[in-house]
Amino acid sequence: MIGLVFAKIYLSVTVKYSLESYIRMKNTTKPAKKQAIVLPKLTPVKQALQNHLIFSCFKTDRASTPRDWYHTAAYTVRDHVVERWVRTAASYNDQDPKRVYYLSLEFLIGRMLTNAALNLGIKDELSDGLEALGRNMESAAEMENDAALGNGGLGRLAACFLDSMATMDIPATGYGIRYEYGMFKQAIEHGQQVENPDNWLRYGNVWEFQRPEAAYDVKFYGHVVPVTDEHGVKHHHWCNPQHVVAMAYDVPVPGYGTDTVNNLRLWSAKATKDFDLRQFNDGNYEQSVEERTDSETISKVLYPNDASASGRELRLKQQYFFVSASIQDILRRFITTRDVKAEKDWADLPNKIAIQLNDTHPAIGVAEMMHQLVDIHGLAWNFAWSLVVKIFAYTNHTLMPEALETWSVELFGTLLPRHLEIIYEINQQFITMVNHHFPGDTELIQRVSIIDETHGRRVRMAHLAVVGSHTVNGVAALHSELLKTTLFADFNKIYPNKFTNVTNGITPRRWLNQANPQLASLITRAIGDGFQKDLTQLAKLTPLANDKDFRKAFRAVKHDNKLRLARKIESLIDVKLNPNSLFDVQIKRIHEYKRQLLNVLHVITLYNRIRHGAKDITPRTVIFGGKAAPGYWMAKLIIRLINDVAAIVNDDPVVGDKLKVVFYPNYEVSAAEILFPGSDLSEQISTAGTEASGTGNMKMALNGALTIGTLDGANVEIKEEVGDDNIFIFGLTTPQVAETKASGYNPRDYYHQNAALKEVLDMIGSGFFSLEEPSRYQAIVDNLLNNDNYLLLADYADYIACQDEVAKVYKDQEEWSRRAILNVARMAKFSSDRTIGEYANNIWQVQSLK
Ligand code: 26Q
Repeated sequence: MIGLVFAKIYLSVTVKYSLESYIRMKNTTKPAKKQAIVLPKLTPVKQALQNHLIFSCFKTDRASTPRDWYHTAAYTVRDHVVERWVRTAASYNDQDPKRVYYLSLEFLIGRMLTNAALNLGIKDELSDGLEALGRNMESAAEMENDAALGNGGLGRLAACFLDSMATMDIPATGYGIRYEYGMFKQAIEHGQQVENPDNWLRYGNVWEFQRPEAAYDVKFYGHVVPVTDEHGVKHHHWCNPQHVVAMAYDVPVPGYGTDTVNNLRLWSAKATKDFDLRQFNDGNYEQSVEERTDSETISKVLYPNDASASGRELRLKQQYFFVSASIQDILRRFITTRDVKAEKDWADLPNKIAIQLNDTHPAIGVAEMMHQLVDIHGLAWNFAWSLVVKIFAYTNHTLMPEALETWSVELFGTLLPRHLEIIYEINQQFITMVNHHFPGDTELIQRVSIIDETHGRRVRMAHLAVVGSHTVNGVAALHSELLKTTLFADFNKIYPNKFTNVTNGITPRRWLNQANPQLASLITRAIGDGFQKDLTQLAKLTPLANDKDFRKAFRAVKHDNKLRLARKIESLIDVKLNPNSLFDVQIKRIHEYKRQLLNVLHVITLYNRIRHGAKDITPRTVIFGGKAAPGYWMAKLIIRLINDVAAIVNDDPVVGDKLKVVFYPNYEVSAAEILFPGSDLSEQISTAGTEASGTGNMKMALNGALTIGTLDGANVEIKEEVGDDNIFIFGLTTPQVAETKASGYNPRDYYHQNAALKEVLDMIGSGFFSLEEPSRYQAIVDNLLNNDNYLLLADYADYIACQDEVAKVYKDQEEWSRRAILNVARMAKFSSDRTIGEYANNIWQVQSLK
């Protein structure tokens, strides 16, 4: 009886509020009429803080915790953000400009409080308000969890781009996934990486707005039924699919020194129906709940591997899930703001939208756009295709073969049966075109086909992205050149004008202003604050490199930042650092191609010199930080080796404070904000030709570190900007790497010919750093001696010589500061504002909106 009553109440609730009914409501809603927006006045900051503590946090001052004060501050700043956000949205609606949609599976935005306050120009007011109430801005900010919705460079780039697009008043939306768990938290236990879940939403998220009314149906599985209508036109019905609802969460993206606040829209997966009542009444309550959690798994967790395609069904589901919802949202916005009836109305679509694919992760968007235009909106295939290629552009971030995404045709066809058909059709027309231009070249066709027939049958996502885009770009000059000559050489013959370069950049707001307020204010005193929005103004610092007083002030800032970093490190791992030592920093994902191991070889070389009684040692602190993909055994072993070496070196009384080795645990955006300003030397030592760009290299130079690096990725352009004398370059060049490999590289030759190298490898191999388990690092030594894919041994001698030069220059603090200042002064090119300007002008054809 009670059960029946409950079921009845439940039924009415479900019918009224289920997500399905939301979707129905939404699709029949007419666009709102234009009307002037009148907003209530904002409360002064101090008053707002007092109000939010009580009315938003339900806390009295007495009972408040540091987290309450974070929330209080965040709500206060948020009010200011929302005010501008509303206006921005209204102005986009009224003016209907061309918009950019940046599709990315990752947005590594980090913390927002300080960033939002700075960009809005209310940081001082906020800080004063908190002070007046007996609280402190820094400790409030420290309570915010990082939004770690990304792995590394690619995700952080997307976040820097959002900042630049908002700052430059470009009408842009980021689309991604609201992962319930972001990048794992790294703990170091007994020297080894341990992964813990990142439950970042535990205390709620002040910066997101749930949008239950912006929900879309996303389909999976099922099968396709072709139907021919009364006019003889063939249609494709996607029958019996599973349904998942994508619900939007909006996160504001405030620009710096502008009223523009753009939107980052993140999708969360919800089951379509709260529960299946029939199953409920049949006693299958558990099963109906299980199906619910199944669908909601899609947005549960970020895949933590940044350099290898996982091949897992759930990952493909994530990709399709967010891409389908985003494209439905994009087309809904286009349709509801105009009368779209005839083909000519649709022809305007590429004048109104540009979609950027952040790597191949959202490349399924090419097929999804065809699906929506042809199957849902009834456009003719060829016309729809002509639109698609005008809309999409694709950025490649890697040449590494293991990172290139392919999906088995079988899996693809099961999960997305209609999209597989669409891809076949796209491929058919593409191959026909290629055959027309290169008649009879069947090998070429095999190589460029979207379907790889040589490794089982697989869908090549990069090929789909290239064929479906008008422009394909690499992320640094060298990388883009290599794309044209290696990975996409065939495509470059077929589409000679499709490939271009857009060198990466970083936002100076977060990476100078926010991370290094002392340096920002020193620069402001010297040249004014115009550099925040126009980094070319940093060039005005050039003459100050020769000014003794400025150098002294610059060194004082660096010293303070090193002290701050040293305090942080001591609190984390209980190692005391000598702030006068050279802070030598390598922070990035742990990967063999990035060669953290080469750095370790240098550390052990220094250690041996000290042990053997060398006198003339420049004191150094070598700091490592970064996460290894949980399944990447070798990367995890490298972390363990670093920690084992650190334990021996740091404890050896012979060493004293001449050498310290630190592994900074859980490297993330908020850690980077302390590490970059505290660095003297920036390690960018990947094997030439492997690092697409790198962006940490730019962040460190902007914060006054000198680079030691190979001629790889953006290092090449950093060298061009700062000048050969202000960077330490070593190692084989990309063509030399290729030659060395081609002519039968034997790492053992280097081992036998270099006594210092031999000593280091023998120590690692014999268990010097792992006495309790002498064979622990045998695999590392074996790998170096027998394969050495990344040519560590070939580059070792030059690296050591270059490090010796670094040590020598560092002894001359005046000379070091002079070079460091020149690095800062010459970083203009690496502002993401410059990067976004190039995308806007050359790829998107969009304008700023005032
Ligand atoms: C792919 C398939 C399945 C699961 C995960 C992935 C995956 C996820 C993330 C593959 C790659 C990534 C991230 C790549 C990345 O961060 N690349 C870096 O991009 C930066 C921005 O352009 C460059 O500066 C770096 O050189 C590049 O390594």
